[in-house]
Amino acid sequence: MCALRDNAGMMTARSIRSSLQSLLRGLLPRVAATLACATLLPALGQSATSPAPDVAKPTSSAASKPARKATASGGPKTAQGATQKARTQGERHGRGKGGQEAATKADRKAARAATTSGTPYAGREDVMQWAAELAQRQGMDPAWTRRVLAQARLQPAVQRLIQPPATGTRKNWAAYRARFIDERRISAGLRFWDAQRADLARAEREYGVPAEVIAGIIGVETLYGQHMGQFRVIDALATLAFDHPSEHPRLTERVGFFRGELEQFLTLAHRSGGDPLLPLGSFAGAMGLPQFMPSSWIRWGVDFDGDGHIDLRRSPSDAIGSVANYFKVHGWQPGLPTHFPVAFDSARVDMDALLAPDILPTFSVAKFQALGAVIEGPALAHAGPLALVELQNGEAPNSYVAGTENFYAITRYNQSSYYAMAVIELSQALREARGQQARQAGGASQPAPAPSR
Ligand SMILES: [Ca+2]
Repeated sequence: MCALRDNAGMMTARSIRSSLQSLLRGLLPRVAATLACATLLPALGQSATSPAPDVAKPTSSAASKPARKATASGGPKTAQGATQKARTQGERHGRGKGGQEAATKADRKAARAATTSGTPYAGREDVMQWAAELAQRQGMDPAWTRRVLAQARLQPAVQRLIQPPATGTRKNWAAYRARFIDERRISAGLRFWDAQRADLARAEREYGVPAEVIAGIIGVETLYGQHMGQFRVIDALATLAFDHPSEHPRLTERVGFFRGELEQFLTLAHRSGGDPLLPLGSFAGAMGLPQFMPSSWIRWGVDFDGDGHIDLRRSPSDAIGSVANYFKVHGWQPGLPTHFPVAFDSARVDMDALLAPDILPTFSVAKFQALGAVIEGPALAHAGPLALVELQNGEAPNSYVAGTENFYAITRYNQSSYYAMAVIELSQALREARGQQARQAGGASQPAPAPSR
């Protein structure tokens, strides 16, 4: 996900500073799971105002996740054990001054572990030149930008993970779904919801985004903070800014995007006095519970717990408020369903026409029906536009839903209909499981029937 807020200029220097300090201080590494990183990627493209990486291609990266996961598992495993240990230490030390000191040690340890490989950019003349230009543009000390970028490292794993999926393979919604809608994630989601119920309810009230959708996003992105990424953000961004795989058809756009993210990251680190070599994130440079890009953190991050810092790594409250804010900014409409069931009238269906706009809601109910889509019940009363969303199931027949503007809003977080559907189904599973829990609790707490006399 990414977030760029138009009113970023309204942020005070202090809030930017404190935000960055939180960002730099707060990012502890997590055990591998580039799985979540892959989830993030498509969002880069869409949510940023700048032209994005083609992760923006709907549905493409989503169905490729199993492959990406397999690739990622070959990544820098050496970081994992240390990362896990460091995280545990940091958490054990808790909050407060002592906790911060411990966390910093943990951050340094994990950052060291994450950089056991990769060629430093110190010897790259073009990167050093860019560092000098950045310093000039942003009024920073060129010695600092060069010193920092000299310590960034090219990560071949990042180059592998950013590659678009192989073409020609049919995607598989059922397989994708199975990776995100399972007992482990639902249980973790219920625990998260229970622990954060006040903030989730407040976010729902203030932003109009249902608690289960917020919980669904954080669950799919990072399994509630368990998989927040294992790459140093500076390495990921530098690799994609200066050594992006060149075969990509939109290379210039993508390089521009990642250079912009790197510039924001370094500019704010410079202002805050934080160490840009410490934060860890996904292979695309996304960070924290909701996997925000640096620009997103600044533009759409919310200090929802009111402690003066935006900390998306350690504060579930800030993560919840920020996700809700992101959705509100990107067009979430309170009370609008995400999608409706759809069937087809085989005698007159025009699938080419129905699928032409892809996931962008375009058709009125009347037009949708005229093209051979069959909807019923509440869908017939839907006032807004619809999109025909196609989900491939490998060799099995495709699945289809009629997506509304709220379905589309979820794809602003990650431009994949598979991703959006996974978030929706996890959300529904959480809502249902929570309802079931409440009913059971209600039943258990019923007063025992009075003994008959
Ligand atoms: Ca906060």
